[in-house]
Amino acid sequence: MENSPLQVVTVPTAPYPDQRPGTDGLRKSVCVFQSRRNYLHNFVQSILSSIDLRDRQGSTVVVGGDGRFFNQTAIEVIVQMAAANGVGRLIIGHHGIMSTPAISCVIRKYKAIGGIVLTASHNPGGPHGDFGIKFNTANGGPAKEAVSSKIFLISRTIEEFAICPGLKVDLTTLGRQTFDLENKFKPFTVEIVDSVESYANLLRNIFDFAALKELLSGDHRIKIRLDAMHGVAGPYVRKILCEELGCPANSAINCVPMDDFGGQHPDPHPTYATDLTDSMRDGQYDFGAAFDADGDRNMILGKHGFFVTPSDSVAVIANNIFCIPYFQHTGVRGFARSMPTSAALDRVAKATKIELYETPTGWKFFGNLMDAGMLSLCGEESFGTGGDHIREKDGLWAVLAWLSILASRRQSVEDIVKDHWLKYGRNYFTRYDYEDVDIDAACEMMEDLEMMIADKSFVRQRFAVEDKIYQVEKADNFEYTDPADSTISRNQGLRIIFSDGSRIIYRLSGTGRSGATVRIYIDSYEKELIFEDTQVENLLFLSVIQLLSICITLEFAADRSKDRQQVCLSENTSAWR
Ligand code: G16
Repeated sequence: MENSPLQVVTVPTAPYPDQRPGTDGLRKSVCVFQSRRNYLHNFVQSILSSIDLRDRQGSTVVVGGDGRFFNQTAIEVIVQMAAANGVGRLIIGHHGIMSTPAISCVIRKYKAIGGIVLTASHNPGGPHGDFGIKFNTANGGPAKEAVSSKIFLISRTIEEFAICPGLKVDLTTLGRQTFDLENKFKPFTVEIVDSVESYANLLRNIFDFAALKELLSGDHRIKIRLDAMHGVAGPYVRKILCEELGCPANSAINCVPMDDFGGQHPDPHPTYATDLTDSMRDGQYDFGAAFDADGDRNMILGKHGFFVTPSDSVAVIANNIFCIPYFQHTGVRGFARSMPTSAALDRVAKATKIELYETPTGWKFFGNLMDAGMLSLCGEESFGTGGDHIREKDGLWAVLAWLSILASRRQSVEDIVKDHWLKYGRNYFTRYDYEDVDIDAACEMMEDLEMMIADKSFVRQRFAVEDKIYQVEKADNFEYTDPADSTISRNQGLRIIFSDGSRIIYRLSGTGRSGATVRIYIDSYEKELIFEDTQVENLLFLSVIQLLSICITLEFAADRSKDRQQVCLSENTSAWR
């Protein structure tokens, strides 16, 4: 305990107009946080003020981040402000680092009222990269829209913040530190915890570690390669996969967290996880996976780099769900996917007669269904997969889920996926991103497009592309009524659904750091598949290309300004399948 009580002061400030949390918190370039006076302080005060004083006083809050540049500075400020705002106890990851799934786990374990998560996910880090901050609530998941709106409203009118400038915390030493404050609140405590152990313990109760150990280090072991991309997943991968499940040390690469992620884009995506894709190509590894900076996203690869799309990944896990002991005990309450995610999961849900929920993009929607006991497994096209053990997507969980399937089926990743396609047909999926588009132009394009598809004559319209004809069956702006609490979320993306189930979706991203990002998603279903002939395979993929030409036609039709069209189609266009 400090000898003289630490002073709490109130500092005047002025609001910023742009602190609206997006799909998953506030994300901006580091220089915005560094150069704008009190930019971080304003947002932290807005988070703290959004919590009713009666709930906040003496409460426990968890804090951690993916270790990116500015993480440490932000934690020092958060500690000083949490103390000054009446929080009783902060639980912080060792060195201020905790993966997003581990934060969710720790919030639930300690029954905290929430957590402050410092990450910009898969965006680049370092002084010229991005930083992000978000609030998770007591269920361990991202705040619901109502809470985020409240935070935003407060940020628009904020006039002052409270801080305890003399409070300095040691993030390097595990254990409890107590501080006496010059306010009416009780002593303030900080606990620096080893989140790796808490998280590992959670996974031990979900998976059969003995079976996984046999798969990874027994006589007939498979060889795996995991890439933490210098994000926060590294220490968890080393502890669980190497130390505990017996993988050789060279199975895990890029496992030392760095504040600039080694200058790389910490995105588990075929375009960016090239260390992994290169090392998988020659066939020496049977299974590969990569994680993003905060460890919640995952990419799954088979031998020779066979890529499993995130939409297929969740469908395959659903189809093999009882390979995971946790679900043998809990049963399966429901499956869910975000609206733009391919409908592969729907086919498993239909066959197994398990309820399927289609939610807007954003993990918070899944969390609400899980809290209501309606959902067990979910996934998103954006490389997120998870179960109801926590309220965030969970990269390492997804890897252990896949390894459990391999341990049980003793087939290759590719054979498992191809068997799946033979049984259910295949959803070909692709996404195109148009980044850094002028915001007004992007909004106008969406409005034009919405007007066009809302016209009654649009439904039943037929688009001929070579010899294939697509007829529009339904077109709308996706609106979601939460089955758990009837909350309505409007404007969640434009859907054009064709009579064969294929879909084109237009949506504005909620995670871009500047300008607008227009996303176009294409989901095309083929029932009959022939694998022997790769040319036939490529021909089947043509259906996606055909849909793309429809959507470019639509884009031209929707766009009255030639300049705007050029902006949308030329800048930073990227696609994957
Ligand atoms: C966040 C959300 C995901 C969402 C993704 C992309 O992930 O948690 O639910 O799918 O953003 O959102 P958008 O399409 O709006 O950019 P993360 O991993 O970036 O935190």
